[in-house]
Amino acid sequence: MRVSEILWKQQKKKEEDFKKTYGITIDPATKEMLEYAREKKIPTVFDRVEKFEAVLPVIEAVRCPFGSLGVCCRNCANGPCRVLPEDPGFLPKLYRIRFDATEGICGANKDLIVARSLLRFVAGGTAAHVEHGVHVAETLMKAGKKETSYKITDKEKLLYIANKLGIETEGKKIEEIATEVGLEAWKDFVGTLERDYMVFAEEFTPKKRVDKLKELRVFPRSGYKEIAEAMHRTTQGVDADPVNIILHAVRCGLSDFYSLLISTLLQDVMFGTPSIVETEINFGVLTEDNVNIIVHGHVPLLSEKIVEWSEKLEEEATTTGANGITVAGICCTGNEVLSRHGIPQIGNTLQQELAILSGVVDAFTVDVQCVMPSLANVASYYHTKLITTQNEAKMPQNENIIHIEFSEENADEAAEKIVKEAINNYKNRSNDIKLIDEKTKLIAGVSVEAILNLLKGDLTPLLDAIKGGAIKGAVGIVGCNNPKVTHDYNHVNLAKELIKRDILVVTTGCSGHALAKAGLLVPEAKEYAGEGLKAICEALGIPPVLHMGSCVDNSRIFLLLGALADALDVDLSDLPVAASAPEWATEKAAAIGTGAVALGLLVHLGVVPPVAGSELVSNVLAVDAEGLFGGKFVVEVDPREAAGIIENHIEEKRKALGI
Ligand code: SF4
Ligand code: MSK
Repeated sequence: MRVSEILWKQQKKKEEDFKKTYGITIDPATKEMLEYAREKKIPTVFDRVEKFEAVLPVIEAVRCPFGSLGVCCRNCANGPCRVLPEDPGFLPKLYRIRFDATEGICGANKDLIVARSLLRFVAGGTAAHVEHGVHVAETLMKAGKKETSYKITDKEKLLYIANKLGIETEGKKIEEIATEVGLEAWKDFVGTLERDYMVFAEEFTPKKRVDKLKELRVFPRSGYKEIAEAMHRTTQGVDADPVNIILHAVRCGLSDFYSLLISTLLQDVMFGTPSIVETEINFGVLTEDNVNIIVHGHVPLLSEKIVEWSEKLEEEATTTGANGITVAGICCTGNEVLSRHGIPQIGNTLQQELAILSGVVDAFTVDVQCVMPSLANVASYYHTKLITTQNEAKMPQNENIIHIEFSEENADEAAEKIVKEAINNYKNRSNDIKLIDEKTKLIAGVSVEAILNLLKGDLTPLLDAIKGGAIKGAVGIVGCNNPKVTHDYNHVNLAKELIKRDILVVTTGCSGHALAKAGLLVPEAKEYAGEGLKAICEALGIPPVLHMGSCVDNSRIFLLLGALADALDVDLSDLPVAASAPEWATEKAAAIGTGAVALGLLVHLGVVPPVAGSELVSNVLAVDAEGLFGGKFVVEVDPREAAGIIENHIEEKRKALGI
């Protein structure tokens, strides 16, 4: 069967079947809050997605089949053009009878249209991570010049980065070094004439991989360059070679991956490298007695300050009758403050609207990315102040939605104002309160340094466990939730299946929240693990699933793999490891996944990407990529079957290594 056919069949059958069988969510607290929202007739993402899933007698589904297959182009005003996919039999009958275009108005066929859409999708995700990194690099430079109140917290890490980059540190003040490192990072994002490639990419990637990627002419030059070139290549009448376009998607995805790396490193320098923390997750972390502030989004610059100011203003909160202040996290801003401060978590992206329905959220602060515009409507039913903070991510303002603009220079002022807004708003709560006493313990803050600490600075015990087979391999389960599939189901069932097979799981992003809620991020979860992994967990006192942070912290997983590859003197693609985004949704996830394939990993997707309209593109991603990079995409919407595929891949890699 052709790859494109397999993809389409998965999309049509299993995605829908699973949701029918397992329902909207496997998280009881989310289910309860959703039922409450429905009683109150406040629409959420779970209601909106159903409008796209309604089965109509003639056209079968409301979600556009052309878009689902990737064969729709809107890149110029001659169109929009939609063309017949690889197998027109995939289309609902109505379309097949009335439609027979095989080329867009400019002559672009299905392969070109699918490849171009894929590249634009990856470029969108890359732009998000590059802009995140630019903010962080500029802040570090300003910290070095003392133009902001941010400090250098992890000096050792700063020196480590400076040494890696070949920056002279002897006799220089730490602030001077910070400015130089910040500038090097900034140049990697924005580009400069004096460098051919991103220098962080060259210095932090095992040499074997750098050589391979340069040979294939996909080694990234700068974030801005790859994004701009992606937009240029895909505008009407430029690159007409689908394979050439996919290769640029790979280069763009790599620049995305290194943007993650730079952000993680520089954030660690300013806010500290995470070490093990313990906290709780789910709606139960919100209490009636405390002023509650939610932090949501991705860039931790402001949320770090909110955590700081909520401690400073705790006493002021008690003057309003509250017991104190709770800061709680959602999505990756949540993961950032979780990893460094043990801040409690509400949960992942699909819980954002429901959090407001508790009626006890006094301020809901957002920065950038994964922030649903629908929050404005939900907040309008409550006293909650929805506070936007970035000029590039505003909402139309009204009495509920206010904008407190954040900049590196006014960080303290903005954070103080936000915490005071929340304190003042505490008295405005109505009796319309819905608390759900559901929360789960979790352990997080697993940086590479934390792992080395645990192993007393020596990776040998971990390598021995892998060589001896107690740990067969490792899988990074990462990424979003997607309302097309049962909330959290894929994350949790894939993780359980893998640890049962003695495969260690590391996690980031919304996946980390899902696995935490399922009780997999505590040492007691060893009971779900196979005998080998269980023994390692017991010996080290660790859970079988390790929380490594936010989406940008996928770079921590990469650094760990780099260290293992160097220790074994093999390429990254030789390691018995894989990555999975079982409920992925965002363009960012596509960019990270593409970068990971180029770095040599098998990347599993549990939601079908919109490429099945072209056998050529589907085949390059799922088959040919392996010959070039050693990594490839595999799509399987059933997490149990996915676990089998991943286990086979790990066994093959072990065999090739002779272990
Ligand atoms: Fe149609 Fe070509 Fe314009 Fe795309 S670029 S909308 S296929 S004419
Ligand atoms: S927050 S990118 S939904 S993981 Fe990073 Fe979650 Fe995906 Fe946003």
